[in-house]
Amino acid sequence: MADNNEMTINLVILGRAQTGKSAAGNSLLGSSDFESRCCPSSVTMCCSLGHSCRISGILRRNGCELPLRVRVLDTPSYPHSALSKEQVRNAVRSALARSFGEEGLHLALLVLRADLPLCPDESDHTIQFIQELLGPTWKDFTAVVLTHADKAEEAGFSEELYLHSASSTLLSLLSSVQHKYTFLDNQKTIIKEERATVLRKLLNFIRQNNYQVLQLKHSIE
Ligand SMILES: Nc1nc2c(ncn2[C@@H]2O[C@H](COP(=O)(O)OP(=O)(O)OP(=O)(O)O)[C@@H](O)[C@H]2O)c(=O)[nH]1
Ligand SMILES: [Mg+2]
Repeated sequence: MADNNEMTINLVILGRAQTGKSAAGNSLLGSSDFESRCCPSSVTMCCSLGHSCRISGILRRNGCELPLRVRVLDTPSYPHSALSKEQVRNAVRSALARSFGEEGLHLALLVLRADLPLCPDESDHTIQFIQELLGPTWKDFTAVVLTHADKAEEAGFSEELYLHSASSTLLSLLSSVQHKYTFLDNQKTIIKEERATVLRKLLNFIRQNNYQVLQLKHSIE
């Protein structure tokens, strides 16, 4: 994962339709690799690995700056407006093995909208789906990304107030992933510093997990 010249992190983005998954992928890469738009049906139809980006100013080792390489796999939603659960699951499984099979996965990002309540049924389905994909240690390798943070902020929610008002379903999910979550305003991450802040958080989650990687060949059998 880390050589003398740089460190690489491998991320996959998962979640329900139109939550801002592809936009989050673009935010993390600082690119527009993934098609992202408002639509009354699911936009992303297949998995795609964005062009990996190299970002400086995030990591230091022995007093020297170490560039961070970020690799992001965008995926079709589950549930999907045109694909069955099996189709999405098989597509994501094979893309994970193809993209990160050798190095392993550092973190799955479960994208939820900060401006919508998380209800028990949808949470259960999503968790079950992630569990099927990542296996029994999914909690160690999953972080929640709350997109549309701009809308929550516009509605007057500070982070503290937001967590105070959030559904018990969301709070229980955050607790089960050891509070690995971050808010994300996908419109703001064109600002380099905003993007660096989010990447630093993700890197901390990976550090908390002792830089372990999920070996996908094993978990998908
Ligand atoms: N205001 C706001 N809009 C957002 C944010 N993130 C995404 N959007 C908008 O939400 C819509 C859907 O975004 P996508 O990135 O296509 O969402 P997706 O989850 O990849 O959608 P599917 O591929 O259809 O599942 C687009 O119009 C985005 O501009 C955000 O943080 N704030
Ligand atoms: Mg998409």
